[in-house]
Amino acid sequence: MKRRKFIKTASITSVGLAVGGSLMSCNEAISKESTELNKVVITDVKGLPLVVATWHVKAATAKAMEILQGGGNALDAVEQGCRAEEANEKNQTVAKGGLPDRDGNVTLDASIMDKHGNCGSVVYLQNITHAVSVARKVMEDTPHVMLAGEGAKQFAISKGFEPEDLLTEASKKAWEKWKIEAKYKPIINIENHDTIGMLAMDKNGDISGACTTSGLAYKLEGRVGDSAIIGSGLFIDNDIGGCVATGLGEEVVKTVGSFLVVELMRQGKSPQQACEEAIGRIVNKPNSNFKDFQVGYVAVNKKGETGCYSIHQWFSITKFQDGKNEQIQSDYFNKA
Ligand code: SD4
Repeated sequence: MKRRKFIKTASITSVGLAVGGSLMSCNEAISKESTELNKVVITDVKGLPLVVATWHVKAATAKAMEILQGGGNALDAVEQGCRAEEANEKNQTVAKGGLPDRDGNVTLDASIMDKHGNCGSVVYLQNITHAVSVARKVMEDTPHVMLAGEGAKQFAISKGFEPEDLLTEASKKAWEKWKIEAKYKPIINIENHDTIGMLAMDKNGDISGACTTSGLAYKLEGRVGDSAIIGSGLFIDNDIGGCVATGLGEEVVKTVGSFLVVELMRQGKSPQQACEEAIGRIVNKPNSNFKDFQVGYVAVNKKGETGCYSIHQWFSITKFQDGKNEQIQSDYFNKA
């Protein structure tokens, strides 16, 4: 899509409605009107709407883009996009089909955040596939931000979610094989990839994000990672941009990674520079054992620019922008 002017102003919706017509002509009208009112910051925005996600999840980004192209908002897009991957039982790091903890329980973490900075999350959720939608219900239907474990499950059931067994035959077999040696070692890019973190920017330029995962394979029972911790696995500031993380959650939490990336963008860094600096915070720690684990970030800013970076090779993102739904290999730190 061509470059066009995007207007950041509180009056965008109301003026847009008053003017009517297509979004493009709305924005142009708002531009003139709002500039006269001297209330606006005009930024060059490219390629709206856009969706970007961790790993190779083209079906998920396509679902999100379908919503955005139909005039849907970024929040619905990230929820529906993540649901598409949650429904994919072959993905062994998300929802049903996810690899279990060392005791054979599939436990899920998920979060969602909207353009107003509202957020909701669930941790250690069992027996409910669409964890991201439960997170959204926490955000919208409760005064809380996070629900855990049995409470999260009972809340989901009260909202009409059907409980089911999330351990598939394939994941059970993999767990049984793992139990022969039962060594816990996060393996870079192999058993722990495909957690989905997704960011979307809708035609109005508003940003939302979501993240959903079964967490690290063969973790200790009760372990919670970064994906449902707002600021770590996900952060959105609709004035600045958004970020999602993947990889070893413990390392993301220690640097509050996604919040850090957004704050670096606030200070003027591009999404690419911000992701690189946030990875730098992890690998440059004294005694960092970064050779043993992967972390990757993907970020978007208010101009519709995206960036991604990881510690090791083979992190990839899926980006749907300007009519192209493509997998992109991320640049990475450890080139030694
Ligand atoms: C976690 N960050 O639970 C998640 C796992 C992940 O790609 O993202 N894997 O630590």
